[in-house]
Amino acid sequence: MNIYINGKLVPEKDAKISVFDHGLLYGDGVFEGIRAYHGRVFMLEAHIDRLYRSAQAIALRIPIGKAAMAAAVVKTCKANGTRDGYVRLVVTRGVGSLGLNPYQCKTPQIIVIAAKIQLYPGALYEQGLRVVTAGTPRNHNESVSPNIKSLNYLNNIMAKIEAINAGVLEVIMLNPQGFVAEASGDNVFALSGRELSTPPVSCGALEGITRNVVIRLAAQAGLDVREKILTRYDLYNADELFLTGTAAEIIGVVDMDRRTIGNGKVGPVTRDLTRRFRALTQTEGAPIG
Ligand code: PXG
Repeated sequence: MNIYINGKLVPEKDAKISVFDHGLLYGDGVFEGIRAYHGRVFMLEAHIDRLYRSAQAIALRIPIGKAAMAAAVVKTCKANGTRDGYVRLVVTRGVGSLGLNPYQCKTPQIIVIAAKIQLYPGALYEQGLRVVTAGTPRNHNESVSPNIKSLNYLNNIMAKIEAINAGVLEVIMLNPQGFVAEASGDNVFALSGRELSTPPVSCGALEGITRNVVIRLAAQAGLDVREKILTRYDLYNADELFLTGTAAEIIGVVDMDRRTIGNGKVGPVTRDLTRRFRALTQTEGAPIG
């Protein structure tokens, strides 16, 4: 595997970052998780835009422009023969002295890894996922905005630990006010009749790129899609529940906190949206060449 670091492609064993990088020392940096399907990088521009928004929010000036960043992603995929895969794009604050001050770090490190990811076992896409509510609330909007895709994922990891300890693979996270925010690395959607709802970003959800694609596909499918403040009560009583994310794609949820959701099977709307999503991934995206 060849890794892109600061403009160069190097073998994995030579792809190294300093122990003084503030990305490691403080989780100070931003990232994107992107998928390639069928020889194309899916929604590349949207991921690059979000990366720069995350960087802007933490006052990190990325030393190259968006076009060069997109080209770096495509080039790394090409160098690794990626047709279907997962790209991790990371920008760290760079090397600095010990101490929080980010302005001492002069050169952000840009890393692109073209690899694979599987978030949940394949069989669960048929059977559906069981989830529990996390006791750990999502970060307060004004502590670390959930819209920043930062290198500090401890909030989500703490919640994920709760899932695994409870014998399931995913959690629903609430915001500090008790409204539904998202899962540990996915957005959440609830169907009630023909109404499909997902929490507004202001409720502590990352503005997921898959979320935005699904909103578009659902509208095309004739569903009444809306951003709506949701409580656990709304999720327990949904006809269908599903999660969306680049890594997760679309996965049905059939049990939450030991309440059976709908009829306990992945529902027809979830299946229809999955089909539409799969179709889109086969034709859309920046060609790897
Ligand atoms: N919420 C959070 C907190 C996320 O981290 C999503 C929602 C879904 O957003 P997208 O834009 O992907 O639809 C994410 C994305 C990983 C991994 O390596 C995590 C994500 C995406 C890709 C890989 O675990 N999370």
